[in-house]
Amino acid sequence: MTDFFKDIPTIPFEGPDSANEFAFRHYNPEEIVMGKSLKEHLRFSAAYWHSFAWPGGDPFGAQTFERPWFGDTMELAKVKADVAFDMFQKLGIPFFCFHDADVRPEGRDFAENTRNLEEIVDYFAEKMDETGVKLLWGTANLFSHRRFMAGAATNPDPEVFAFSAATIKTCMDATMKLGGENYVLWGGREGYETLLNTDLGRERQQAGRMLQMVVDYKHKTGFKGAILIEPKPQEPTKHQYDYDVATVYGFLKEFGLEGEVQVNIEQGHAILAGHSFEHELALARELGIFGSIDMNRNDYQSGWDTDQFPNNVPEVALAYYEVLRAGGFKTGGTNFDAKLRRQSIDPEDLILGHIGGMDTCAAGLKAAAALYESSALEKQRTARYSGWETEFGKKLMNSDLTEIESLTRKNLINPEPNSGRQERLENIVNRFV
Ligand code: XUL
Ligand code: CO
Repeated sequence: MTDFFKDIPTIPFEGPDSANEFAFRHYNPEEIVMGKSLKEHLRFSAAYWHSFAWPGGDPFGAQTFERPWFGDTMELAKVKADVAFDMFQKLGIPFFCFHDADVRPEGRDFAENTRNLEEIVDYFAEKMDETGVKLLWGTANLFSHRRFMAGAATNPDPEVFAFSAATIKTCMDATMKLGGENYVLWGGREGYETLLNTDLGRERQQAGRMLQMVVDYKHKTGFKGAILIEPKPQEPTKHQYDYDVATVYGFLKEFGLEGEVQVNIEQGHAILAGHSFEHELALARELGIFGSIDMNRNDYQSGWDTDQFPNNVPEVALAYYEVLRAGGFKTGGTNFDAKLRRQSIDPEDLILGHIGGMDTCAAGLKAAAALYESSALEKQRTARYSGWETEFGKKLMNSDLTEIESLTRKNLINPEPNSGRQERLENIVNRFV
């Protein structure tokens, strides 16, 4: 047992008028929206790395957090797990996500890393059994240790490729053992810092081959979860190969993996790529590769990935609107890949960050559902394209330029433009958010 969060009770739902900081105002897990409970819609997950492994450093200063589990021993790794599961339970967060390096002490070599991971996985299995908390996804940290400084799959040194492939296998094994619903690959250093020393063509081939091996291993082992790539345009590298959803889709096509791999879309990464979150979600849906989300915003002025808890309901509502249009999550969920600010050093801050994030998402999801159920936007969207449902519209798609020319002459086609109605649509959205 742990007393890290002593005096903090299990967080109840008290409704929008509550002034209790340690209560939900919008997230009532049992509330039914569009035929499903909020808990089932949102599928919240906490990120082990930010909440329990990150020391609070920035480029100008080191650790600000003092946590009783900091240190590289198995005993402390278990204390960390006790605190993590205590937090999941206090908040009623049904899922968590982890990298190998977040949960186990760093070993001297691959064999020791694997032994350490296996020991903590057994410990997790017991805790998951006791608490009912489940694993949304597992992943490998192939970017923090200095051996990965020039990439993992894309490293110029084949020994690093081997170490990375072997580590991915052990992390997929851990994910399967814990019944994980997805396995994520974020290409932390799979990119370049300068083209001057980079064989871009070769590195892309290496990344493609690694992904094919991951998919082969999924089929070989019968893993039922989804394999997800998490796009990000840059940081830590200057240019990352899995830049955004469109780039990832092109990459999957090139390596014959469309239909095998989906995407885990992070709000902050979308912004860094010059997109809105909803753009990335809508495109993934249309390409059939929508999987899961990392729900953490950036500071819009800072220009880097600040990984803050979401607190903007209208923004979140537009994102969940696209998730609802995709039919909701299947294996995916809402992972808070979010960290506290480095001055937020109190245990309460961890709880309050999650309460705020969960409430923001619940309010956003409810607004999105009401907008969706009203069909207000969809009616206008359907009307806008209705010409394509006429005989004329349908015929065009199966014609050629010569036929279309004669049709245009014969029917005296002379189109008049129609309003795009953007302001009207924005006003509709504002009625719901
Ligand atoms: C980094 C990031 C990662 C991935 C998992 O920006 O988002 O934490 O989510 O490796
Ligand atoms: Co992320």
